[in-house]
Amino acid sequence: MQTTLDLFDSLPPEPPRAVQIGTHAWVLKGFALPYVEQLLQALATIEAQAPFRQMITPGGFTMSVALTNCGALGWTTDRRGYRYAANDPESGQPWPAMPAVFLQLACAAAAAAGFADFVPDACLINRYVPGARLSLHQDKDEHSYDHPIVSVSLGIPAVFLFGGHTRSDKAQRIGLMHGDIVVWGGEDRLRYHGVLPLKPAEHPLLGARRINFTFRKAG
Ligand code: MD3
Ligand code: FE
Repeated sequence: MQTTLDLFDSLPPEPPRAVQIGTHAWVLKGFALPYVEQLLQALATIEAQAPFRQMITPGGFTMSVALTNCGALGWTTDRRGYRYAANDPESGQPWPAMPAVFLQLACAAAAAAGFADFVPDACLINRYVPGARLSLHQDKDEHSYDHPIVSVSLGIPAVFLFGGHTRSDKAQRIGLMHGDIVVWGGEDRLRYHGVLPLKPAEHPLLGARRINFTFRKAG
């Protein structure tokens, strides 16, 4: 007998679509799907040079999210603060170069959301396991806020919190799935945002993991 669930499993994948969540903020559903194999292949090379690690916040807490970086600048945190740096603090070596496919995808997604000529110099790569979260914050460590930010989600789903310009503003909850991209810029660039604790789940390619690539022009 074919159940409703079996039928659902056999539906074709949804075509990509753009969902506007702010004046200059868009979710591009499924936009990264054609790039997944290349992204994961490049990630394996990056990880071999600069492994994921859980960093310490200035307040002394260990982040539940593990991170690494590629590109000219990498985001780091320790007891002394948050900053971008050219070298991996673990190895002292420059962060791995940004793979061409990363640049291509980030630039294409930014263009699809109305931001021409986006050339990121930093890609922060976050890895979540079930229970990991990112509390509400603003991205303020970049040199200029004039450039958009592009965020690519792979693996198990997450609920993204998209807040306002003050911490207490009510946040929208936005489900992000494997292959979804979010692009923010303009007046939405400094909105508070975060990620709710991930629910236990398994993804066929990534297991019980979520990977997020965040592309920025930081320098
Ligand atoms: C909303 N990471 O690393 S970027 C981060 O899913 C971070 O790991 C998210 O927030 C994650 O700082 C995805 C989401 C993001 C970035 C910039 C924004 C959301 C934003 C700027 C304005 C509003
Ligand atoms: Fe952020």
